[in-house]
Amino acid sequence: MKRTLQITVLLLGVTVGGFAQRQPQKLPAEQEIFLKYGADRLGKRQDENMKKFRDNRLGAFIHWGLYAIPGGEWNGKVYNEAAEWLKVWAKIPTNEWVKLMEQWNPTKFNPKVWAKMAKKMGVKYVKITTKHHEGFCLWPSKYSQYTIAQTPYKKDILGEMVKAYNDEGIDVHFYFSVLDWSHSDYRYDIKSKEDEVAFARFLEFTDNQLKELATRYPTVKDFWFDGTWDTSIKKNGWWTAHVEQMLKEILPGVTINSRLRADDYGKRHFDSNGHLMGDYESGYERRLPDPVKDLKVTRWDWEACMTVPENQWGYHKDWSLSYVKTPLEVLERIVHAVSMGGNMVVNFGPQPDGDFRPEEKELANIIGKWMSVNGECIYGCDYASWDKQSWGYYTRKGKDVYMIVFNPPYSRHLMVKTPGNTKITKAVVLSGKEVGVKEIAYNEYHVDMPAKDPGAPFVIKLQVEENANTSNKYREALT
Ligand code: FHN
Repeated sequence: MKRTLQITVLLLGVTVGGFAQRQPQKLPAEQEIFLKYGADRLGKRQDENMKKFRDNRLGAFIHWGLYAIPGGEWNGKVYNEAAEWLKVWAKIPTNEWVKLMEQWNPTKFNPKVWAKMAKKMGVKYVKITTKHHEGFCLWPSKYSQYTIAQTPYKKDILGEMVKAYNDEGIDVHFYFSVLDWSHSDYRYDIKSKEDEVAFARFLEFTDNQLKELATRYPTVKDFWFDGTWDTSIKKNGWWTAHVEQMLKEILPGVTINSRLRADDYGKRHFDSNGHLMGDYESGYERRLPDPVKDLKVTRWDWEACMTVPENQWGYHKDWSLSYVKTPLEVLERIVHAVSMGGNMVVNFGPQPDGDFRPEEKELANIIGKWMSVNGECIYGCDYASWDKQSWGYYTRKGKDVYMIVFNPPYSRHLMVKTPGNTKITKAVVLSGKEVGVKEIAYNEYHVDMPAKDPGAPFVIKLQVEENANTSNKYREALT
């Protein structure tokens, strides 16, 4: 936290949305150290752009690059590890890898079809890999020789996607890997003067590419940085703070993930005083916080991202090599994230021909059907702060509390424990009928299952009366 802002905030005792906006592991204020490149603010951003980011809740990730062409196979050997890292697994030199550009010609690619599929799935934003670790750019960057312009496809495929998604009312976020395997000036660490000079050139190149992206595609709403874990970047925390500021000057309101940032001491995501850097936390990748034990995450904005197979982001031709989540498992992770005040981004790895694999189309379809009935328990919803029950998850929007039931009990009574002075006045299944509610003990209710078992996860919307005059008519046990 910068010193002047830090003092102001501490004097004002800022709280936003009812939470003291600090991490539990923070240092006591008087022990905080001075940081030039630490957090820029305490607490959640409350402006309209951030609110939109938060309310969107459900996004899709698109990992598309040269790696889609081999799809995990090189010289007849199939590698089970992440397909977008094949260059590393198969130890392929850059000059050979970039020859894949000659084969980049996705004849089935239709951005309108992609955008319609996302719309039907109910995603409100799409994160696109503008450049992954391999260095290949989906836009015709004038700073690189490895771009879409040098492929048989030639056209600005990123621009086509941005337009198509925006036309469907879907926000576009840019994934950008700072780590760039194709660039001779990239360094994993800075160990010599030569490294320092080369890496300075690399940072300038990266600045130029980022400025190019921000000015060519001014409707972009978010930059999501990746490949920022190397020591070279941790030793240049100043640069990560500079990038955030630079992008925010070009695109006021843009949101930026915590993964970009390192502070003066190379501490990432959270600075050395324990404060979140960037606008939202982006450390939950292929995992989620525990919905009972890890409630600290409800104090800041965060976004999780998830693969459908265990760890494949880019297209891999053989999904049978690892566990593939079912649509219901994907759905549960979406609900789980939102129930804890987070966003969820579900990954898609398009084929080299520009189509999606059948499993991904089916997944998008099933999630979309569910969202079209139940989306109101996801969009604009937040952590409800009611005690989690074993039947599923709660989300909340204003006065409405949603029960999202994944594990219906044999008793057919869904246990609900309300916070003090809160009464449930009505319970209705979304797109269904009202169900019975009975107070069974002080601040404990049974909400009935729908008469006909929905056979799929369902949502019950609760109307509640807060600050109600509830009295305990059940005498406490004397023990
Ligand atoms: O190495 C990448 C990986 O390929 C993928 O892009 C994910 C997406 O979050 N990020 C990195 C690993 O954290």
